[in-house]
Amino acid sequence: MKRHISLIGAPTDIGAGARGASMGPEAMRVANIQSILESHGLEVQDRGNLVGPSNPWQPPVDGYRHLPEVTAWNLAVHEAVHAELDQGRLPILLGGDHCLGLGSISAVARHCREKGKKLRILWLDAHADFNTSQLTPSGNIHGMPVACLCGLGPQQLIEIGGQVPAINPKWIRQIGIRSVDEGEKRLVHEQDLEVFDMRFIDEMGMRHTMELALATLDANTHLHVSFDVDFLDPDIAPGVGTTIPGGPTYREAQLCMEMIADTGLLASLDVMELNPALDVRNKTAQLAVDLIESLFGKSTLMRK
Ligand code: 4U7
Ligand code: MN
Ligand code: MN
Ligand code: MN
Repeated sequence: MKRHISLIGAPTDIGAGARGASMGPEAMRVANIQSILESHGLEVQDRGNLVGPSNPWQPPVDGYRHLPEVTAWNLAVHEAVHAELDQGRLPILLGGDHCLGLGSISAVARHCREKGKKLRILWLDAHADFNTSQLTPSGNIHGMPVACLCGLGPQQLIEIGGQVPAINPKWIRQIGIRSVDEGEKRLVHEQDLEVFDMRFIDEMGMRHTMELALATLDANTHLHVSFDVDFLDPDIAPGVGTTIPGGPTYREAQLCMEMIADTGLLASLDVMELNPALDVRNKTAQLAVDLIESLFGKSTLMRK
C-alpha cells in the first residue's frame, strides 16, 4: 500500500529554554526530507508552516512560561494533525519544541477514538517530559507535554483533545530516558509510566528493549512516534537545546527505527527539538532525516 505523508512545519520555540527550535522545520527541508522520502516510493506533500504567536521570551508566570502562546500553537497543531489523519494521511510534525507533542498526540488520540483504534505512543527522548507547574525547575512547557496528555496540567492545555485525559499513561513507552527531575521522577512512578531508560538499554540492549516496547501492538494499533532529537547521543546530534550525554549511538538509533518500521504500524510522527542555531553544518538535521528513512523502511539490503 502506497503511503501518503504530509509534512507540517511548526516553527516555534515557545515552550523551550533556548531559542532556535523555531528553525527546525526549515533545516529538515534543507536536509531534503521530502525528496528523500519520495525516493523510497512514498507520496509526500509539504503543507508548509503553521502560524502562531511569536516568542515574547518572558519569565514563567505561576510555573508556566508563555502559557497563552503555547496554547495557541498547540491548538493549531492539533487541528492540522487531525485534518491529515482524517484524510487518511500520515502526518509528520516538524518541530518546533516538544510542547507541541501535546497538540499532535491529542489529535492522534481523538482520531483513534473516532476510528476505534488502539493507540501506542513511543516517546523517544532523553527526558520524560512529565513535569507539572508544581514540579518544574524551569517553567518551560516542553518539559510537560506527557503530563498534560495524561490530564495533569492547566485546563486550557489538557482539554485540547476534547477529552480529559487525552490518553491513558499505559499507552506510552518511553525510550532513551536519562534526565528526569526529582519531583518528576516521583510522578513517573506514581503514574506507572513504562520507561526504558538508558540503564535498561545498556543492560538489555536496544533489540530486547524494542521487542518489549512493541510487544502489545496488533493489527488494529495506531503507532505514534514522538522523536525528540535529544534522544540521540550529543556526539552525533549536537543540534538540540538540551544535550544529555550517554544517549543511543548511531547503530542503536538505527536499530530502534528499523524495528519500528518492521511493525508496519507507524501512522504518525513528531520530529522535535531540532535546533539549527546549535547545529554543525546541519548534520543533526541530516542525521534525523537518515533515521526517518529507516523508520519508513529503508534497510541495508532488500527484505521480503
Ligand atoms: B524536552 C527539564 F529541568 N526537565 O523540565 C525541564 F531538565 O522536550 C528539561 O525533552 C525538559 O527537550 C526538556 O525544564 C524538554 C529540565
Ligand atoms: Mn476525525
Ligand atoms: Mn522532549
Ligand atoms: Mn528531550
